[in-house]
Amino acid sequence: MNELKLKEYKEVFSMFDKNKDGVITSCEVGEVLESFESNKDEQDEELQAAFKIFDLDGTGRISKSELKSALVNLGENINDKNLNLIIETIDLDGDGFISFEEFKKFVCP
Ligand SMILES: [Ca+2]
Ligand SMILES: [Ca+2]
Repeated sequence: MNELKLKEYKEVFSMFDKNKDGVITSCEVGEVLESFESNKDEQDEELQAAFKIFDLDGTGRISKSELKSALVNLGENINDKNLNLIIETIDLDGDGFISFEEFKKFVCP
């Protein structure tokens, strides 16, 4: 993890984390997207960019270990129990991975 990458993570995270409570809520993401006055395609691009930050190996889906590394890089101290909870919440089809569709539904249901 180089510094540039780390800076990128933090920027994206703080961009979404409007009230700086360290948690990104779906409505915060919506507000950010609205503030860009973007159309649906652009919203998709923004989401893709956010998704790619988590999808470290570029497979198009986020694994548990990728989510963990991303959160650790953001300075989140996450234990396995909470990590599993997050995955269970987002992983709608239960395959253990977060797909872009699932990610999208999570941030803007
Ligand atoms: Ca991946
Ligand atoms: Ca899934």
